[in-house]
Amino acid sequence: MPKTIIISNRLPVKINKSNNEYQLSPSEGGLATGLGSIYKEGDNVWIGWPGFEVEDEKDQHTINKKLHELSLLPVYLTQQEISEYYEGFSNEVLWPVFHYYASSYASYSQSNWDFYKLVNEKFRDAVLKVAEPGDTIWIHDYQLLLLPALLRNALPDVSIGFFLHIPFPSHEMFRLIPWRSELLEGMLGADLIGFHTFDDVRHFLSAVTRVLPVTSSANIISSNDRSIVVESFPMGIDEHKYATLPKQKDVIDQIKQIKESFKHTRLVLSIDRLDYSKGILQRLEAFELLLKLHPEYINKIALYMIVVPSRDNVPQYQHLHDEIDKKVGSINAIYRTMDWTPVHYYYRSFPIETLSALYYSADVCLVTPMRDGMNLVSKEYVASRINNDGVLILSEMAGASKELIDAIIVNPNNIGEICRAIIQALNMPLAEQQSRMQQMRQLVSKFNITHWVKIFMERLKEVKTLQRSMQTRHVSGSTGQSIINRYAKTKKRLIFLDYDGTLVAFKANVADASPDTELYSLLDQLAEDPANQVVLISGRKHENLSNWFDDRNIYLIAEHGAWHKQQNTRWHKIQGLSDHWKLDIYPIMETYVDRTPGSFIEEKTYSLAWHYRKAQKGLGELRANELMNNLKYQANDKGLQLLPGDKVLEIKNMEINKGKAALTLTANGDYDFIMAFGDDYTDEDLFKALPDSAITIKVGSNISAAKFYLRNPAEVRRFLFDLTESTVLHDKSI
Ligand code: GDG
Repeated sequence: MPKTIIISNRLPVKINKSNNEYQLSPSEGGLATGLGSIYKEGDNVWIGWPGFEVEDEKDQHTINKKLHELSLLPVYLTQQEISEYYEGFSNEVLWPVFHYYASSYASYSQSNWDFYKLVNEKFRDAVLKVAEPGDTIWIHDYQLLLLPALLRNALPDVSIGFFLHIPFPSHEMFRLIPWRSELLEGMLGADLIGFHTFDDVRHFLSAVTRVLPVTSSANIISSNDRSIVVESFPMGIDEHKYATLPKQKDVIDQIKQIKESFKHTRLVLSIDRLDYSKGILQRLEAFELLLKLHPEYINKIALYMIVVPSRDNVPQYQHLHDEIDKKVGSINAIYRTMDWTPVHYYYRSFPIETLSALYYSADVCLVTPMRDGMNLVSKEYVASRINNDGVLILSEMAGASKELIDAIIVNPNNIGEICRAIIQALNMPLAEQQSRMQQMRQLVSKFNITHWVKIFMERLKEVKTLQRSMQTRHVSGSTGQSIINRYAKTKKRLIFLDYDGTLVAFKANVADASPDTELYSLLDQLAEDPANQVVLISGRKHENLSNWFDDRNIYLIAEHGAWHKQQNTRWHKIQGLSDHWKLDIYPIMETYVDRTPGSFIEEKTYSLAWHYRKAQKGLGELRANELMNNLKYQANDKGLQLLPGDKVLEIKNMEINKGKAALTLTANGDYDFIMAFGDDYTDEDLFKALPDSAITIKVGSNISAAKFYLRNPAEVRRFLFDLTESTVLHDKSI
C-alpha cells in the first residue's frame, strides 16, 4: 500500500525530560494540525529531528518507541551537525539571504556547507529506510533544499513535493550564495515546488533559468527530461480553532482579566519570534514617534508586545534582544505615568489560550515584518475577530499582504507611515472595521490549512499523472518498437523533418547550426532507401537550405512553405503573394534592434524575423512581447501572421504555413507511412494538417497536437538511425 511521508527539519512534537522520564507532547503548530489528517493514517509517517541532542542509545531507543506511537520517526543529529547544518548554514546563510539580509548577516563557511550536505544525506538515509516506489513524499523548508534530488536519485519514480516556508529572494540576492547551483539542483529533484506567493515563484523561475541549463515554459521547468511544476500555495491556518477558542471558558476568563487591566486603554498587539526580519525595533520606533507627535494618546494606548525567544545563542540575536530591551526601557522611562505603561513587553512564549484572549481583546494588531514568507500571526488575529471588529496593520513585505488586502498595508521601513496607520486604525469607524474584517475572515476561513494541504496534494497527483502521460507518449520502449515495426513493413514513406531544434540543437549564432557529418550520413541513409521520400521542412531561407542540402536526395521546403524544390530542379516560389507589407513593418522592427543590443532582423522572401537569442536575458522576452503587441493590429489588417518561436519573433504572409506546404505533397502520392518531426509553433500546423494515420512527433515537452514526444535532437537522430537499421534487419530476415 503506497504511503505518504512528511519530512521537515523539526518533528511536530515537544519532548521534555523530568525525573529521567521522557514526556512527549504533540506541537500545536498549524502545519502539524494541517498535516495531522495525513501522517497519522495507516503506514504514513513524519520524519524529522526531535529538537535536541540525544547521545545515549538507550535514550534514543526509548524516544523512538514513544515517537513511533505518534507516527513520528526521528533523525538524530550530533551537536556539531546541529551547529553547522542548522545554526550555521541554514540560519547564517539561507535565512539571511532569503530574507534580503545577505550583506549584514550572511557568512559563507565551507565547513557549514559540508555539514548541510551531510545532514541532508542523513535525512535521505532515514527516508530510504521506509520509502518505497509509489510513495508520496512531501519535504518542507529551507533546511532540506538538497533532499528532493538526493531522494530522486535513489527512487526515480517516487512523487516528491517540496514547499518553502520562507520567501524565495530575487535572483540578484540568490546568486550571491557560493553553492547556488547545487541548491537549485537539489530543489529540482521535486515534481512540484510550492511557495507562499507568486513573487516567490517568479524569483525562483528566474534564478533557476539563469543559473542552470534548464528551460521553462510558463511555470513548468524541464530538467533532465522531467517536467517540474512551480506554483504558489498560500498557507492557511487552523481557522476553526482560532474562531472557537474565544468561546472557551478559560479563554473567556482571560479576556475578562485583560479587559479589566486595560479598561481605559486601547490595545495594540504585536507577536513575533525574535528575529531581525520581523521589524521589531522599527515597530517600537513607530510607536515612540506616535507618542512624541501625538501626546493626546498618552494614557490612552498601550503596545502589548510578545517576543518569543529564538536562536538566542547566536550573537546577532542576542544583540537584537539587547536592543529591543533598551528601546522598550527607554520608551517606558520617558512616557510612563503613575498608572500607565506604554509598552508591555514579554520575552517568552505563552499558551495558545492566552494568545487567543489577546487576539480577541486587541483593538489593533500590528504586523510589520521587513520580510516574511507568509506570517501566520496576521491570519490568526483575523480568525479570532469573531465580532468582525478590530483593525489589522500589515507589512507589504509579508506574504499574507497579498491575500489580506483589506488590512491597512504599510511599508515597514516607513516609520511615519506605520505611525499614521496606527492613528487611522484607532479612529476607524466600526462599520469600516466590520466590512474590512468580514472580507478577511471569509478568506482566512476558506483558505485554511486543510484546504492548503488538500490542494497541494491534489496538484502533486496531477503533476505525476501529467509526467506519466508524457512518458507513455514518449517514443521509446514498446511505443518506439511499434512505430519501427510499421516503418519496416511499409513501402512508400513520406518523412517530414524540421531542422532547427529538431535535427540540431539551438546555437547562439544562427549560422553556427550547420549540419555535421553524423547528420549528413543519417539523412543519406534515410534517403537512400527507395521507399522513402525525405522532406526537410524549415523556416530557414531557401539559399541557406540550398547551401547545405542541394546535392542530396532530399525534397526541400524553405521559409515555412514559401519555397520548395526537388533534387536537381530549381526552387519554386509560391505564387500570388505580395511582400509590400515589409515596407511598413521593417522600420518598426528596426526600432527594436536599435533599442535591444544583441538583436537583429533576418529578412526572407515573405517574412521578417526578429532574433533576440544574444540579447540580455529577460530584456529580449520583454521587447518581443512589446513588439508583438505593437504589430498585432497591423498584422490582422495586412493578412500577416505573428509567430513567436525560440528567441525569435517572426511575421509572415498568412497564406504560407508548413501544413499547407505538406498537403501538396501528401495529396500527390499514395503514401502508406507518413511521419513528421518538429519542435516549435510553426510545426503545429504541419501536425494538424497531416492525415490521422500519420505519426507526428513533437521534440521537447511543450503541449502539442503531435501524438508522440522525443526529448531533444539527439533522441531524434537515434530514433531515425533505429528506423534505417530496422529495414536492413527486416530485409535480411526475409
Ligand atoms: C515561518 C515563516 C511563515 C508565536 N508566539 C507564540 C506562538 N506563536 C505562534 C504564532 C504563529 C507562529 O508562532 C509564528 O508563525 P509565523 O508565520 O508568524 O512565523 P515563523 O515562525 O517565522 O514561520 C513564516 C511560516 O513559516 C509558515 O509557513 O508564515 O513567514 O517565517 O502560529 O501563533 N504560539 C504559542 N505561544 C506563543 O507565545 N503557543
